[in-house]
Amino acid sequence: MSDDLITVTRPSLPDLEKLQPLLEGIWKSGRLTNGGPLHETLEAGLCEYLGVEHLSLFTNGTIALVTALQAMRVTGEVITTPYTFAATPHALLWNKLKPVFVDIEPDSFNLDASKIEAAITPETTAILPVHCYGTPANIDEIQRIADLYGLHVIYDAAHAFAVRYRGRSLLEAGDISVLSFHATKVFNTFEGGALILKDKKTKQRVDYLKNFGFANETTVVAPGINGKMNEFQAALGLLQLEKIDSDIRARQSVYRKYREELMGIEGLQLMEEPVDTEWNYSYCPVLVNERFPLSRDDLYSEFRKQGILVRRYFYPLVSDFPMYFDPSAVFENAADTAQRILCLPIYSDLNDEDFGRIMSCLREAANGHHGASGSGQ
Ligand code: T4K
Repeated sequence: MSDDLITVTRPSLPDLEKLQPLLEGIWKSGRLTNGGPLHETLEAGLCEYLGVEHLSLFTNGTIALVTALQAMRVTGEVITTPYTFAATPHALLWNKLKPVFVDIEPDSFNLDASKIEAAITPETTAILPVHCYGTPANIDEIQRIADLYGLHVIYDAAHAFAVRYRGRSLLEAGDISVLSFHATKVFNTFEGGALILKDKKTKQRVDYLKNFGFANETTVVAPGINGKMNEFQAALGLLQLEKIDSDIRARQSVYRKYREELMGIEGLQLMEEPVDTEWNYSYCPVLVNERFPLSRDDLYSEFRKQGILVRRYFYPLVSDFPMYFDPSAVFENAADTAQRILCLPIYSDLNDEDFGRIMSCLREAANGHHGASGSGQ
């Protein structure tokens, strides 16, 4: 990737010198995967860091999500959000479940809990909300509804690594939370993910499921998958964990710089930091509204012309993908947000020079000095 390009995120990488001895250890032991020593150390380290009791590592977040649904024996229909990444509803289809989409709240971009009950049918067995951009979903109301109707709650917490809400880990909410450690995430193992589980028994079941269902050498208890995290990924995770707090602090400072700068620009609305929350600043979502001289797509094109690869997370809505599309379904807030959202670059080592380039592109667009035409992807 060219040095001149500014991407929406840039992975925080561990110190190569620190990686070397860990790799030598792997080479020496010959233990490459399937519950190796680094895997076990990372599970324990993450439990401690995140303040949770039971965690199972995965090769990526999507397989973790597929396995979470299988572990809870979810059947029939699942209520979820149309404003998310493809992996959320795809995990339902992989389990032969039907996604039932419910609109989002316009400010939090999360599932609107007040609309969930109307979508429940006799086939509904679970709710799959997303903590979008790491902002806590309405966990109290969602749990109240789940308890009332006897539903499972599985949180897609792919964006919510390390987020704490009202003094506790957000990952404790619901029956299971799903994390992603993809390269684009706050905490990455190149590819990776994890499930946060309520008890030892569920962790045991999940550990079987991610290893083809093997309970021991000869007993297979379920049609599990290969979801195991390998030792190389675990080594990366252990090193990331050492610097995760400073990475999040650096992201916070970038976010706050954006906040200061954007206050002076009419027509751009940066997402408010959520209340009672220790946030992770995983994304920098901005709504482009009518008072801005350019449409969202023209602003997007303008950025790209200048080598700044902003992204439209999440556009199009997953409910508009051909495998989910229902012409009679309308998700007003989600549709409106998908048309106006733009995620600006945010990562821990975003330097002043690049930040300056991003802001001057925005200011020029705001002042009408631009040459954008049409809308690109
Ligand atoms: N649930 C939710 C709500 C999610 O958002 C996601 C993933 C999942 C579940 C599934 O978790 P995983 O199975 O992925 O663990 C990205 C990521 O691939 C995806 O992990 C993420 N959400 C989604 C929101 O964003 P793309 O297709 O936009 O990513 P990509 O590869 O185009 O990368 C975006 C930019 O990041 C690039 O322009 C440059 C930069 N980048 C990317 C990579 C891969 C780098 O600088 N280095 C890299 O190695 O989906």
